[in-house]
Amino acid sequence: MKRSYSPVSIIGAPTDVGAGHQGGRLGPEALRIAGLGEALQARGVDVVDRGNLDGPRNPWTGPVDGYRHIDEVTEWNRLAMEAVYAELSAGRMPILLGGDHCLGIGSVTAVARHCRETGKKLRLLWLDAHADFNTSEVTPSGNIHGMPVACLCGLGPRSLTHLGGDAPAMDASAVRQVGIRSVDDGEKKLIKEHGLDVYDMRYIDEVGMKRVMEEALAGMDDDTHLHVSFDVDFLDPSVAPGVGTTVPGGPNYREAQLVMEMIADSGRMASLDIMELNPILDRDNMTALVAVDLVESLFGKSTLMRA
Ligand code: 5AB
Ligand code: MN
Ligand code: MN
Ligand code: MN
Repeated sequence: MKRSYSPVSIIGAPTDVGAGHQGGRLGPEALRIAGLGEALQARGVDVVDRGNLDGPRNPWTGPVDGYRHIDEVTEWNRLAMEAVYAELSAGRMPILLGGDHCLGIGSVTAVARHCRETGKKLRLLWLDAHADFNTSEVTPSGNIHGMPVACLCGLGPRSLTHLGGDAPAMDASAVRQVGIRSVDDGEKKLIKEHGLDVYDMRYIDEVGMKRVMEEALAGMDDDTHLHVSFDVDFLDPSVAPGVGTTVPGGPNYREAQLVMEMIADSGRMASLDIMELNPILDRDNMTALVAVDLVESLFGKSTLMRA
């Protein structure tokens, strides 16, 4: 099926303030070098690269009251939110290049605001090895990249849960998580309490990726805005070694391709994050190249013409 896509704006957010390793701040450049913009252009997509956001440097200090670098994380997310919101308001599809996954707070907060203003229903698809549903009370690390989904659903420091104004960005019922295989003990309880819809690796193994994606994408219609937040550690480390938090037993290349193809077929993706790529830990930029390849599938690349 040949689809036309809205024009895309690439936004770089070169920071690792929310992560436990440094190096994620080089992610946007590695994705550019892997040819992200050119690959989309080759698919007929109108692409503009807005360059990089310019936020505070990583102070690399320890946790205070359960959070590392909360001021810097807040500022980066404010910048990300404004940049993503501006693109959505201009009718463009933002692709935010992390950077670490704390940036999902700013990105999805902007999307939620856009949805409220345009009467769209938000669906958040979180592709990740981790649930990112920690709070300061239960986090084992203080790293805020382990907390963005909780913050978006209203659990966390006010500066992040209320980044977009007077209410949290969204309800947990709009979240679907796929690929999950590392959840901390306290985080498990929170996920249960809040009824998060988690398709973990066990379920993927039991029923197969096709059915998982059918379920995760079910219930969307013409009025749904699908935001895909792609943490590159979603992928099995054999395919994607260039991340700070590898967890074995993830989706292989074929399963990941199917995920992206099924998202493309839904026709609902209207914004995207590519997060957590760490070129310092990569080999020959292979993880960035895999990410670009998967993004091509997200934009409709397929082997054959399909009905
Ligand atoms: B990522 C861990 N749960 O909170 C924590 O990569 C890891 O954005 C978080 O998914 C990983 O520190 C965050 C142990
Ligand atoms: Mn993540
Ligand atoms: Mn992760
Ligand atoms: Mn990570």
